[in-house]
Amino acid sequence: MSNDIEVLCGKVAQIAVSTGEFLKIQQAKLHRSDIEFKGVRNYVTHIDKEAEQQLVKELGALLPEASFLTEEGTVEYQKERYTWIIDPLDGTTNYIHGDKPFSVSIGLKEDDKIILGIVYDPVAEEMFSATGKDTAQLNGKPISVSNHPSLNNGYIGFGIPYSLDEKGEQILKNAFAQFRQCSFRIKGSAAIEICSVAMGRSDAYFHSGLSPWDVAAGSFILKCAGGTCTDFSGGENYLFGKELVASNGAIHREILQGIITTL
Ligand code: 2AM
Ligand code: CA
Ligand code: CA
Ligand code: CA
Repeated sequence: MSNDIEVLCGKVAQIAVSTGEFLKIQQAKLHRSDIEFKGVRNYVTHIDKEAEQQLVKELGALLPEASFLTEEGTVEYQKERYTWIIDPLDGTTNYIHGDKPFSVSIGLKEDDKIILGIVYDPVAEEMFSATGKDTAQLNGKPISVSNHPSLNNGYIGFGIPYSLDEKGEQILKNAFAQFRQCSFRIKGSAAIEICSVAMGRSDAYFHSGLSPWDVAAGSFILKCAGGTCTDFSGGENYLFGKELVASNGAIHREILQGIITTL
């Protein structure tokens, strides 16, 4: 696989572009009646599902032995050596409001490790990709994290979970209380937010309640760009653990200390 991973990455990027084009065209035609609810503030449309089915078909043809772990569950997950971890439309809330950004997120896992990540923003036409250490790219050019050294004047993204449990609420309270010297942003696409840290546009991002398809590709791209990704305790359980702190590395400890201060 290692010799072919670059070639595979190029093909996956092409697939992401065609799914992104589909999303962009469909957004203009979207009606209120297309919107379904998974829960309060938690939307889905038939476009999420169609985009996912398109990805499953095309990625399945690239690597027939791979399984799929997808947000909309249009294909059943089976444990295999290779798994595509897919969010066909990351940023659905932006999408249904005619807003941006939104993205296509595709990670490839081999056993327990991600080996390829693609996040494509079709409106900005930004393709983030990585296949290993020091290979992170934006539109084919190398990227790396910011060198911002402290929370002072930090530019920090975050998200608000659809269902806010006590711990999630405490995290947000802690962040606002502790990080007064930062500028905060909510952009609404977790995958793009993590890649924004990877390319140095922002210094950090945190969110509780995220799922593997939100995090798989972006966290891999971030690490390949020199950044740090952990759960709220500083551990490795961010893919399935529903807790993510992504940063340029330099301010990671300060963020963790701020978030967990009164947990
Ligand atoms: P989605 O658009 O694919 O649902 C918004 O907060 C960002 O976080 C979006 O990228 C959204 O993905 C993602 N997200 C995933 N799980 C979430 C949750 N439980 N609550 C809020 N946002 C979630
Ligand atoms: Ca969703
Ligand atoms: Ca998502
Ligand atoms: Ca989604």
